[in-house]
Amino acid sequence: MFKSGSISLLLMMLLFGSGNFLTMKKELCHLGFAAGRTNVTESCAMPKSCKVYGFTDWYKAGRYCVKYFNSPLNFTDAELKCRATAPGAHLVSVHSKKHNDYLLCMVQKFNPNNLRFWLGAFELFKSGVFLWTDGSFWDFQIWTSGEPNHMYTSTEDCVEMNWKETGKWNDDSCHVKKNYICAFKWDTVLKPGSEKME
Ligand SMILES: *[C@@H]1O[C@H](CO)[C@@H](O)[C@H](O)[C@H]1NC(C)=O
Ligand SMILES: *[C@@H]1O[C@H](CO)[C@@H](O)[C@H](O)[C@H]1NC(C)=O
Ligand SMILES: [Ca+2]
Repeated sequence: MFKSGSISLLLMMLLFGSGNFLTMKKELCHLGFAAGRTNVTESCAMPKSCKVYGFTDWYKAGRYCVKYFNSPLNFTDAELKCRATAPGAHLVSVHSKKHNDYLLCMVQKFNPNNLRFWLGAFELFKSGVFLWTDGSFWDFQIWTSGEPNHMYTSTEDCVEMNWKETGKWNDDSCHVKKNYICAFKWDTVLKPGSEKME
């Protein structure tokens, strides 16, 4: 059973992280990625650099800067690495097919021979409920057929992309080391008067 304290904390996380996804979806539409095509490699444009001072090796994705890390860590270490790497960063959350395709494009570009990577999703205590580590709403999912296959157990509590079906998700053991993508909101990092985004 859950303690009511931890439920409140989760609710706070959810409320806190919820604001910006409609805007993000709209902006992602303008990124120039042809979504929904079968051959993603062919339809992927190179992502644009994130114009935040000190983070120009990150890429722009709507209101987010995202970066692919090609150095496998287990899920918790990957999330901690994200938090330590940029202000307000977490493992990436996904809220639309377009955003999902965008992340797939990045991985196809940077590491075509190993597409599997951690997303920021995990199952809450055998509940069958999935959450994002950035506290945003669970409003989109795109599972591999037959997945998630370990709900209500603690065997596979963390979510990866590109295991058996490209662009689809799978629950896997949180202990496994995988590459990962971090994300932070660039408007929380920009200070007044600093470099402006286009
Ligand atoms: C997808 O397009 C790329 C680039 O044009 C090409 O190299 C690759 O063979 C294509 N893959 C498939 C499955 O058609
Ligand atoms: C991840 O690895 C760290 C050691 O680097 C370990 O302390 C931690 O328990 C591991 N977490 C999982 C979920 O395997
Ligand atoms: Ca699974």
